[in-house]
Amino acid sequence: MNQSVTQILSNFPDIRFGFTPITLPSTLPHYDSWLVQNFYGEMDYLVRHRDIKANLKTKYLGANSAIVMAYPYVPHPSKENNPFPNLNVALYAQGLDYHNWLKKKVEEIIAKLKEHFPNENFWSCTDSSPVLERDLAQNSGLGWFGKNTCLIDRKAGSFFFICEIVTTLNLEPSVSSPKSFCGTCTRCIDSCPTNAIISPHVLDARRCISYLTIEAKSIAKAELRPLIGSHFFGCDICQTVCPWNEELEPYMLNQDGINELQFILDSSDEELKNKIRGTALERAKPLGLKRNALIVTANQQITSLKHSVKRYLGHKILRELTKWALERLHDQKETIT
Ligand code: B12
Ligand code: SF4
Ligand code: SF4
Repeated sequence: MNQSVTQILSNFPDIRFGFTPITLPSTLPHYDSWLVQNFYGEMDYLVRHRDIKANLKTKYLGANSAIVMAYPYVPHPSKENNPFPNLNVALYAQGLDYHNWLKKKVEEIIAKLKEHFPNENFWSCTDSSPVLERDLAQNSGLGWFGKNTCLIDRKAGSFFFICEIVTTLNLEPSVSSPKSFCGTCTRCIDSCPTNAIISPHVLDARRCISYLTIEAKSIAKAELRPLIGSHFFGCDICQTVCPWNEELEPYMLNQDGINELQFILDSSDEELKNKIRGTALERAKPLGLKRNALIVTANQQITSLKHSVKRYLGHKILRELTKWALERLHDQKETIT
């Protein structure tokens, strides 16, 4: 059985994969402790999904195994679709939304598996499914849990997506879990601008720039805003400093980036929606992107965009943030209203 599945997957050379039985996740106690400490912020779905994650068989009836896959996103497979190529956007998001294209790829694999195993069931999972993906991937031999919490492989680094096919097939576990190669290194913990990695393997999402610029609907607290720096959407610092990842060019804001910020601030929500359609940036919605643009403009001291920032002084949600941004742009008079 393993052999036929392996043969089908070998037609997808970009994908690393492994197999694991569906059992009680060994890292569930870490997940529970993380939830209890409220590190999830506004991501309530992580609480709602807890019981399914603990026992996948309650959702995927008759499931026995997971085929777990890792798909690299550096270089990004659809870089030409990056709507803001000059802004500081996390590497995974520099193109089309993987929830769509990766899902299609997984469904292509499922179609092939179905031809071979017509009486078995296969369910595709990519990120948003109630699955402890790093746990399954670690169990399948795809990497170890880095101190930055990311799954890391010695050859592939950590710039890869994780996705799964949960199945009724009874597959032999492929390999034993890899040991950690973090050693005494603490680069990720030391480099995080917001001290979000509060101890090895534990991330307080409420402080993480990725959360603050993508997942959070609210606006970052004033003390965290300067620490967001130039990050417009997501953050890769704890991965770019990791010795297991290839070295990448550091980000520098240029005039084209300033023009992109201006476009975001001057556009209507409809114009912005059209610009980001189908890309990973849709997740933050126009309001989230405008919020992020205000923070980056202030942090980068782009005084030439003061006029665009001032448009938001009357905005019912972004008003306070706008005042903060104008203060940072040294426009005290305008902010006292
Ligand atoms: C919520 C979420 C976030 C949150 C919280 C992240 C976090 N670290 O908890 C935020 C918004 C901050 C986030 C950010 C990012 N995310 Co995210 N995220 C998720 C999501 C939906 C759930 C993660 C979760 O349950 N977190 C709760 C913690 C407790 O669980 P965990 O991170 O999985 O950690 C496990 C292990 O570390 C282990 N563990 C915990 N404590 C300890 C302690 C010890 C000692 C040990 C050994 C193990 C251990 O147990 C945990 C449970 O299995 C998953 C998809 C999914 N369905 O799983 C993607 C996912 C984890 N994210 C992903 C990515 C790509 C990112 C970003 C890189 C995006 C970006 N550039 O901005 C950053 C990376 C930030 C970081 N350092 O983690 C990938 C990770 C791929 C990889 N190679 O690891 C995933 C798997 C999505 C995917 N399908 O590819 N994310
Ligand atoms: S993604 Fe950025 S903010 Fe979040 S833990 Fe890593 S370095 Fe810190
Ligand atoms: S930076 Fe160092 S400690 Fe952090 S994940 Fe990479 S190897 Fe591990």
